[in-house]
Amino acid sequence: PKAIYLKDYKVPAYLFESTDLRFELFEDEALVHAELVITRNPACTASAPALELHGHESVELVSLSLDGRALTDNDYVREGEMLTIATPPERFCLTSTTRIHPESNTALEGLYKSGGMFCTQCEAEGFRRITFFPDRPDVMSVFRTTVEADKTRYPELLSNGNPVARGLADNNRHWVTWEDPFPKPAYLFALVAGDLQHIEDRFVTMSGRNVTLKIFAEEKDLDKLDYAMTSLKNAMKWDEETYGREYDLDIYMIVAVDFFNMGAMENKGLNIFNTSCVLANAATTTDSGFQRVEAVVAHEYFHNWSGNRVTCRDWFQLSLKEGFTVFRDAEFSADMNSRTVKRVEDVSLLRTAQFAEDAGPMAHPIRPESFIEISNFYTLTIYEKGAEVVRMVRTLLGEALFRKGSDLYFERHDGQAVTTEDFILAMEDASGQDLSQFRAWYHQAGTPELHVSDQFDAAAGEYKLTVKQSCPPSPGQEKKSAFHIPLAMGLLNEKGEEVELPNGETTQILNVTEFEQTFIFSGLSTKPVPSLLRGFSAPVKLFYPYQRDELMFLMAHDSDGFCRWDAAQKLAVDIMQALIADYHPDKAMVLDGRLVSAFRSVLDAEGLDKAMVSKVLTLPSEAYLSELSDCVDVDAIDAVRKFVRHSIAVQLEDRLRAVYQENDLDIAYSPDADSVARRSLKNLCLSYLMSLETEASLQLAKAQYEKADNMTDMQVALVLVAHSSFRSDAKALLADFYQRWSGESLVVNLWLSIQASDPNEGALSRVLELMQHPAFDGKNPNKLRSVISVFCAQNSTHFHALDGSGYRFLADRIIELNSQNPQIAARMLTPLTRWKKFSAARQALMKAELERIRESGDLSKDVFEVVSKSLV
Ligand code: B3K
Ligand code: ZN
Repeated sequence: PKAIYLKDYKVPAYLFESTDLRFELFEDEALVHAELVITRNPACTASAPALELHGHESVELVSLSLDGRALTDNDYVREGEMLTIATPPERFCLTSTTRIHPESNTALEGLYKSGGMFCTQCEAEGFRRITFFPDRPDVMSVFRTTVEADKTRYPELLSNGNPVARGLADNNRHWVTWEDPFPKPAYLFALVAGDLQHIEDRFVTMSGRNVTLKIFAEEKDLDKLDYAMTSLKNAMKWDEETYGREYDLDIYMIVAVDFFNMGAMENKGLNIFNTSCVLANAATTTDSGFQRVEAVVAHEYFHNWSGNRVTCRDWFQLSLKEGFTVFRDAEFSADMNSRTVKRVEDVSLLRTAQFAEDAGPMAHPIRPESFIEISNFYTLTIYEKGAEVVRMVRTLLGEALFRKGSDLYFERHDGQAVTTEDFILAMEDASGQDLSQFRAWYHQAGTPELHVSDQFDAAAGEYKLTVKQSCPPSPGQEKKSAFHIPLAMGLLNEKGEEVELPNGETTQILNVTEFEQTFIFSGLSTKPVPSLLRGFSAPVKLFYPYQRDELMFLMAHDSDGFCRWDAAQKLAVDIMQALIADYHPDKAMVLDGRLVSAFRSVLDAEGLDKAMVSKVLTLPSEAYLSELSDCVDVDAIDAVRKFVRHSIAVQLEDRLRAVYQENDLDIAYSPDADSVARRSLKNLCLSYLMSLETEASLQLAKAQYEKADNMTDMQVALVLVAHSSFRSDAKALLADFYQRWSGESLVVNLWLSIQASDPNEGALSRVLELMQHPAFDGKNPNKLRSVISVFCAQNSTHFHALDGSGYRFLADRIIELNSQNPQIAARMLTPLTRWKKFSAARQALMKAELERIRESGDLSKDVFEVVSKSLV
């Protein structure tokens, strides 16, 4: 496999005025008839250029004709994924018929079957598995699609745009024709045929247009669609109010499917969703599940402007739509729920998983220079770091100019396929600001580090902050230029009050642009405590030598909610890192009492936001502690976390029990922010109490399980019992849970994950057994993730077992999945790619498995790219 480079980009030689498709769907094949009206692109300077169409090897070309004349093998060349016609006319009509096999498509790209229904996934390069077409995002065309299938099996026939005609055909078949007036790239094409039910609502846009909203699912899931509908309407309203963006078609449809590689897809007017991101009701869905539905429904809806109306020129620009849209959905969720909590959650994800990616062998800038397989670049870097970069633009410009910039961007580029450079230019033009140096965020990979030191001159009343920036090397980038980093900060005096800063406010943005820079604050009588990186104003690692007492001081006084949480995290990290460094299985550990007293004051404080209390009291995850380690000591991290949790529970037992009781209210379930906060605090208390492994806490958890009227409370109770040393209770509860929920696929996924993450002895053999259970389906990505990915990511002592069994298990799965579903195989490989972070013994074992995969023969591009880059 060869790499594709951004520098090789060429404008398309031909434009596609219209694309008329007719699908005949059968049980053992599908026929696709395409009629394409094609003209020379005046922007292409080549004389008499060839016409190039993509077509996957699995597509059988049945017939091809140009302006009605049948073409033979001599008229075109089919090589690899490309079909080339040497010198077509200036304007012509190309018709083709292809035969494909959705029924045996296990890659879940292109047209495939999910359960009993047909559906599509075309982003990024799935359309070439359907028919011959320029499968690149800068070729946009107006699509007209007819879908024909058996009327009984597939009563619902959907595609993009508006339905314009329908009719009956022979042999109990029927057809529907759809027209999408908005030119779009092939990756936004969608088709669904199935036996579906739906709920319906409507939305009146700001200019008074009526939009019909439909959400489709299998009949058994009709009772789980209301929350998605509410979220959709909220998102539509929010985008009008916040960005002035209105919906443009008469109908907006969402379809839930069981077999899906990702979360969801923003196809024009016809979103296709993984059931896990759209179905929700109290009985079957946890609080975080509800929040995921709200966020993903909004995300896909927001793509209608940031992605569909204005799309990407090429796939190197992916973050243009993904970073911006993640930023938009994060702000939406912040407005719908608790802003600080949303920020804390996003930053936690970024700091653990994205920072790890940025430090690993697959590290890439948010606008990469090259790739082998684009599917491997749907990453936390493109999405989450991309969103942070957009957030920094807003921080630098301020809200009003940022909005002006986004208006200009949408106006200027409506209907175009553009680049991240176009986005930045619009922001510059609208604001008059110079973002030249800021552009480094787009082309430099790696997480910048800020080392901050300070100095106080009591006589002069002057406080100096010195900021040094650096960025570790990443693949292909040894040396980095200085980034433009907006560093939001404040200063607290000895009483814990905010000091007024030179800008007349208590928070100021320092523009860090040099490798070393000093900022001076005058008029201070005592040395202040700095509050740094407020709101996490830049995706960097910030180092400042805080004393533990200073962190407790910030926890109590910082006016920035994010920084209060961060101070608590830093305190816990500092204490835990010291214990990890000093860890020996035979050596007793001692917990710094300050962590307990800090936690006690948070539990005791009146009037604190419960969601924040539970975030503050949540210990840094294993994954975060690992990310922070140069060499991950799996066993030490595990032992230290258990010890700290247990010590806190011992010392705060009474308070934890009291807070549990106070928040264990007998009121009907609601997924609103306050109720979610209450449940999360209550359940956090329960988890501390369960770490005591007393009969009393077991009874408390079991009682919660029995009386729960919602999946949040039930699932937490089950996890705690299932992962405890009360093995017979664990077994009984798991059996009960399965018996109650075996008909609910998404709940069964929870049941699978709970077992795959059970840290008790024998984890791997339990996982192997689970894979034989009738509830497991090795072709369904959600099941694979629930068992295999969960085991590798959340059961680290077993995955990293020193006999290499965990690594071997994963490599075996990758080798199996490589041909079945390359995207999923490559994604699941991630834990092995991090081998350089571990001890020599583990490194050797992990590397050997990567090599075994490499030698296993006939690797997909997806797996090949990840394995080969990891072994460099
Ligand atoms: N744009 C899709 C991603 C599809 C990727 C397929 N390999 C989902 C989203 O970001 O909204
Ligand atoms: Zn997206």
